[in-house]
Amino acid sequence: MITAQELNREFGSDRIHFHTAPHGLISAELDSPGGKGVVALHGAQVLNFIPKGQEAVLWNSEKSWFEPGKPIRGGIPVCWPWFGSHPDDSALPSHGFARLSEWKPAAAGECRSGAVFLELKLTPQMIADKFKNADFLLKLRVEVSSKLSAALIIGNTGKNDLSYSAALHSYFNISDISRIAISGLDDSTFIDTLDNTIHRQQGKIRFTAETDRLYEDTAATCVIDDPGFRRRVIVAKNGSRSTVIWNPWEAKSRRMPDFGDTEFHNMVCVETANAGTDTRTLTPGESHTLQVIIEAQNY
Ligand code: TA6
Repeated sequence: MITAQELNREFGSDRIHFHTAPHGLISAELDSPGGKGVVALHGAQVLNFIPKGQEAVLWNSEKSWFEPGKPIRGGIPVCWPWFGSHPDDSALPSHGFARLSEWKPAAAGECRSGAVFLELKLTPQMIADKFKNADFLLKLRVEVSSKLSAALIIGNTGKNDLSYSAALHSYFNISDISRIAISGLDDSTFIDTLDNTIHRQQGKIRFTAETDRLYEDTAATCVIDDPGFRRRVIVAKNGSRSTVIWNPWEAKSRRMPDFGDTEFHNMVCVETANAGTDTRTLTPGESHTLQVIIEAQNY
C-alpha cells in the first residue's frame, strides 16, 4: 500500500501535497493562487474546491463514510461504468465501482496558466475481481485555479465495444435549499425519476420537496443562484448531453445512514452525466471525455 510520503516524493511540490487523514484515506491538496482543491485517491473523488476568499463550493456530509469499498458522500463522486442502479443486477453497487476503487496518481504539476493539476488512473488490474468486466483505462484529470475542472477520460483498451453510463455527481454547498434557483435548463425535457413521468422545465428550478430529475438532450451550463451566500455557482460541461438535479429532502435523508437528517437544507446536486439516452459506446481504441468546469462568482 503506497504511502503519502512516497507520493510526495514522486508527485509532491510546493503546490501539491499528499496526506493521510485520520480515517486512513490518502488525499492530495492542490494549492493554486486562485483557489484550493482536495482530491481523495479513494474513488478519485474531488472532496472540495475553495476559491480564494470564498466559501467552500462543494458539500460533504458530516456522516460520510471514509472506508475502503464504501462511497464518500460529497464532493464529486465518479459514477462509472453505470449511473444509478446496475441495469441487470440490482445487487451491484449503485453508481458503479469507480468511486469504490483506489485510484493511483499518474501525473501532477502546474499548467502554464498557473492552474495546479493532478491526474489519477484506474485499470482493470487495480479493481476487485468481481468487477473485471472489460478492458478500459480511466483517467481523472483535476485542474484547480479560480475555477475547478474535473475531466473523466474513458478509454476502450479492448477488442470489443465498451458501453457505459457515467456521471460526475457534484454536490454543491448552498446556504438554503428553499432559497436557491437553478437556471440553464429552461425548456429542457426531464424525467422525474420519482414517478418516471416526463415533463418540460418551465423557468428556473426551485425546490420544495424531494427532487430527482434526469434532464435529457442538453449541453447547457447550469447556474445555481444562491442569495444566502450572495453568489452564483456556474456549472459548465463538455462531453455530456444529460444533467441530473437532486435533493433528497427530509424523508430520503433520514433513510441514508451516511447523510444527516437535516443536511438536505445545505446541498444540491447538479450532475454532469452520460445517462439515460445519453449512455455511450466506445469502439476499440476510442476514448471519451466527460468534463465539468465549476466557478463561483460573488455578487
Ligand atoms: O442523484 C441521482 C441519484 O441517482 C439519486 O437517485 C440518489 O440515489 C443519488 O444519486 C445518490 O446515490 P448514492 O448511491 O450515492 O446514495
